[in-house]
Amino acid sequence: MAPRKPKVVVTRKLPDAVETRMRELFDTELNLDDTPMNVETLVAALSRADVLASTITDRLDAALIARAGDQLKLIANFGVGIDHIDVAAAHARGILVTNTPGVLTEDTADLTMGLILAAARRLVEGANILQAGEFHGWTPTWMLGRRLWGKRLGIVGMGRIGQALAKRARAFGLSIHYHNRKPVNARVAEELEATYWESLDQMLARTDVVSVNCPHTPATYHLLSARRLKLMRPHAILVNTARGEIIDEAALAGMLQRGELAGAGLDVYEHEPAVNPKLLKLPNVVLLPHMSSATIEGRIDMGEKVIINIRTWMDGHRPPDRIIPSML
Ligand code: 8YV
Repeated sequence: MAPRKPKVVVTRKLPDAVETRMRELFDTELNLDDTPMNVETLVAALSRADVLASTITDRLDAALIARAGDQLKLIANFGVGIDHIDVAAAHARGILVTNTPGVLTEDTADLTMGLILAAARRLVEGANILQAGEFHGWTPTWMLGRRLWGKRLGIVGMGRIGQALAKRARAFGLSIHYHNRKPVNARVAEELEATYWESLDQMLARTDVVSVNCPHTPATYHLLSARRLKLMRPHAILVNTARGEIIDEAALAGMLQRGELAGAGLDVYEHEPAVNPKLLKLPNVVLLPHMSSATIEGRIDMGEKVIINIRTWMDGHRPPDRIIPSML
């Protein structure tokens, strides 16, 4: 007898191709108008779904997971970051959690490189000036940015995205420095000619561009604290495409405002979707609305990963992208 199709509740609108395939394979409930779920609608979803296909906008904390029905067996997250899910609480209730690693690496690295270029060379500022009709002709000393070629890039978190960024950055003449829990394997380090810093403090004080590429966990919350941000060189640029919570955003905004740091490129915010109002007024920052993995291809690949994770679980196998609390 064919196994019963699991009830899958999808919390946000996904690409049509992904939704259609999910309807073919599972008893899938879609969110056609894409309204983000509030606590009550999430609790209701958790009490009828066998599988919740969640996203970053669903705050699945321990209190919420405690209210899930016993039928809920899998949270298949559409996205790689799982800091919005209490994985330990889910596991304690026998609920598996999966994510979508690998498929958004290259897109996120591209956009990180874009932010580095945009912040160092004042791309958004220049474009805005032109669009406002304020370009009155070339001058030798106007719109001067900072050269990237020959500078040092410090990568905080040398996982898949950090390494993909390093490859791009080398083509722009940046030398690679990184801070990570442990050094990357010797072959990768050699290929990237990368310098490992056990001490984040030391790396921050010696690099010209710093990029945050680590996950947000209790250990990385405010890793770039007010104290550490002050270690950065005044001409340096800070870029973040990971999670806002890793940087003390208020401290960063104050430093940028006072000219204690040259610039920043941010795609993520500590209290998303809110952005520190000070940042919005500064000319030396490039601000994007959490779009570093937003490509059509990437979103479809993420959906495929969600489907594979649900399908393997449904077939009685271990989903390939299972997160276990000890990994965090
Ligand atoms: C995704 C992200 O767009 O995958 C992640 O962790 O931060 C984003 O790039 C988002 O999470 C989709 O749920």
